[in-house]
Amino acid sequence: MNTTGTPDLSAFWMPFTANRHFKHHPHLIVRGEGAYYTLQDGRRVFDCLSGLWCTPLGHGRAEIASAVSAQLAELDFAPTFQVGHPKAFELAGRIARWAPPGLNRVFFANSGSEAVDSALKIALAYHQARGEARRVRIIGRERAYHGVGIGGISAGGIAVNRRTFGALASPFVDHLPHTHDPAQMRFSRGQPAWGAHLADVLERLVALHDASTIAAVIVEPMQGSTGVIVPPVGYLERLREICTRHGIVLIFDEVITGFGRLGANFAAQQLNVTPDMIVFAKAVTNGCVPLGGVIVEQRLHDALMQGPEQMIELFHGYTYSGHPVACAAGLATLDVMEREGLIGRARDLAPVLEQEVHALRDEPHVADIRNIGLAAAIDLTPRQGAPGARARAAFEQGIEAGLLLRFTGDTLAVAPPFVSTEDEVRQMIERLRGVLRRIE
Ligand code: PXG
Repeated sequence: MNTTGTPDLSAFWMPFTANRHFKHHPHLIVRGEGAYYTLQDGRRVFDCLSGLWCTPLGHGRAEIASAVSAQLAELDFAPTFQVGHPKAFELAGRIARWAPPGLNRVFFANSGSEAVDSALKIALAYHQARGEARRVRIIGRERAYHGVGIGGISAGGIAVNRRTFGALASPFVDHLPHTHDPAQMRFSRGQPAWGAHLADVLERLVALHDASTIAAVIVEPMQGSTGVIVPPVGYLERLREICTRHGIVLIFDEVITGFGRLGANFAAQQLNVTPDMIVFAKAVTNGCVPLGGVIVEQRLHDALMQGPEQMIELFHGYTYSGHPVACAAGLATLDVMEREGLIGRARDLAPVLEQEVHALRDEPHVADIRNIGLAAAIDLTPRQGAPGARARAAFEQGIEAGLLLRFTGDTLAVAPPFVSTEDEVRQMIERLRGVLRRIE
């Protein structure tokens, strides 16, 4: 620590961060309370992205803190390889009841990345168990983010995340086009009317590779980290139909959309399209303890349960799959969500956010605005020769205005906590309006 209370910043190599820039211009968060963070210099900022989409219940929830603390005192760790502990079974059952009918088997991991890799492995194992071992190809999508595991970067569609690690990525992948075409859908509210036909590219990929080589299609129902790219009306339905016709497993990566962000438990229910697996993480514990997982349709699970009873069915798992403390945090989170009706609240706040955010349309630098559920993104026109600089300026000005914004490239994303009031959502947008007027 130096005299201002700032620790030595050199040892922590920060993830997805311009480390040298940060360490010259650090922002340290020291407290969280409700929808607000407190920075080290004492300023309070509104948490515009719910952490990194993790904390819909707001910060400092006493119910989660006491569940975690009680769990630590009662059973801090127990293996889940060949033995078990009650809370993992309880949470799995609870999550299954939140999921669409038929998706009722839950495999636990510790993050979204691990959960994505788990889902892809389950897809391959499922086909192998049915004697279709040639089905190894994974179809992802441009602009997709599925975390940073080997499966996630293989299926993901962000070029910079793939470039350096191409040698590790699976060669058995292909990608659908993303669905964002500003010329067709600029300033659309909710699902764009244009673009369902882009799902038909899957038919072409099936023709190219042959269905007998394709294990799974993985998509985020709403692409979150690349800027709230909303699925066109009818698009996911068409993917579902093509996958079903060709025996391809459809995986929804709901790491961001799961647990209420779009106004229903999962995007699958909100958008009325049922995949074969749902990947989740983040909000399941309100971000308090790392936890991720995959909800698997019983049919897929059962296909793997055909061998001798004493044989391990899936050679996959993590030391911390179903960690007791994570499960306690998960159960407490779901309790609070149910008791306080917070998903209904997200649904009620969504039209307020939509109305307010689209009113920024004529402000300086605004190139596009999109929204779905309690999430929205604003594309700024990049500064000539300096991509990303304008959004970074907005981020810095945001802090001055009492907002912790999230930017990627020249896109700003907002996804406030479900516990926000209508006034707080309005105020967030009003402050953002001021920010847009102040930046160059
Ligand atoms: N899938 C999806 C859809 C994600 O959004 C992951 C997998 C990976 O999760 P883990 O827990 O391994 O990080 C994610 C992560 C942002 C942002 O600013 C989004 C994520 C992570 C960090 C920032 O939108 N999503």
